[in-house]
Amino acid sequence: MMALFVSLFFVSSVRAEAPAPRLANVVILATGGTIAGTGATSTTTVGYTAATVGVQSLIKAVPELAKVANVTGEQVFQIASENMSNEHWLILAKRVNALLAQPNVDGIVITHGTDTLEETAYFLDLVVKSRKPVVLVGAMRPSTALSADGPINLYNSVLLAASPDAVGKGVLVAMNDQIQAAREVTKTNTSTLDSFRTPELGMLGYIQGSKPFFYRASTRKHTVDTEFDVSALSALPAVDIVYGHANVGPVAVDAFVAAGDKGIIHAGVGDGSLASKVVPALKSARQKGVIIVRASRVGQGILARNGEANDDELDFVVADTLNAQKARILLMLALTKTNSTREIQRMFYTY
Ligand code: DAS
Repeated sequence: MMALFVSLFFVSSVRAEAPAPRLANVVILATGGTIAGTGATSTTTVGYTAATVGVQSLIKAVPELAKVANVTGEQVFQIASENMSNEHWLILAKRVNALLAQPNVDGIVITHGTDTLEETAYFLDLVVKSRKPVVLVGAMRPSTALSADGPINLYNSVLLAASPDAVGKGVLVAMNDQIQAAREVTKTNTSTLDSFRTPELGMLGYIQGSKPFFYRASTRKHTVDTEFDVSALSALPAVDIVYGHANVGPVAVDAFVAAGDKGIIHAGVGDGSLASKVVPALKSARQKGVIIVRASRVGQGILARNGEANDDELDFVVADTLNAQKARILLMLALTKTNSTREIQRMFYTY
């Protein structure tokens, strides 16, 4: 009996000394968007003003953040994300890498407009040089709206960025209680709360009851495993997207070449089909050294090499499963390393 009492006393005294685990230190980098937006009334869910609420107000509006992490905030930009530029991306990436190199920073949340959120997420997925969590978050309703989704999205993003389970998973997007991978997530609806989806390849998991639950991981290389480094870059090569449609002609291709583009993404109809009226312009662009990537406007599926066009003969690259806007990002970064179409095609099958 005595032995049991002593052992119970010992256990309780040891347990009493065990310090509570320290909360993770998470930095919120605010860039603007609807999550920082305000409308004229509580029922204004369209026609509001994006990028008006500062990062400290966003943090103050969710006192529950303090239960899941030690949070600090920085206002990096205050813009609607349709205005996000290559220059913004380079500033953001360098700030993220500088913060994550600090031992006292455990994770980062980036609040962002939803219009180009998937693009910023993929750009960072390719250039962040840390395994620490980086989570992008936005909102489909402004902060002033009834049932605004921003506060719960922000809370979920911070607890995800604070979670050891999110380490090494690549850049993540947390919206609508779901965890998505930067490479495949896309905005699928102009206004509904469930707009961010990974239609065929699937989201990574859920956030429920203040906990993240992962069910899959990306198979493509990201963050510390990529060959891209933007630390010394002050600009990115010019790459634009030609949108395919019935009756398309060569005007857009010719205009991008005349503007000095180093690469063109052709978002073709179907499996990246090239209208016969566009092919001469693409061939001429290639002969001038412009890299041509065949993508699809469809959004899902593999873009087959040598399927709808003889890529070997044309010396074109195919986008694999990247949509056009993400193919543009990978091609820009690829062009900071090489002009070899063989090397660039390898990159499209790697990232
Ligand atoms: N204009 C949109 C943007 O900033 C607002 C939003 O949905 O976040 O992306």
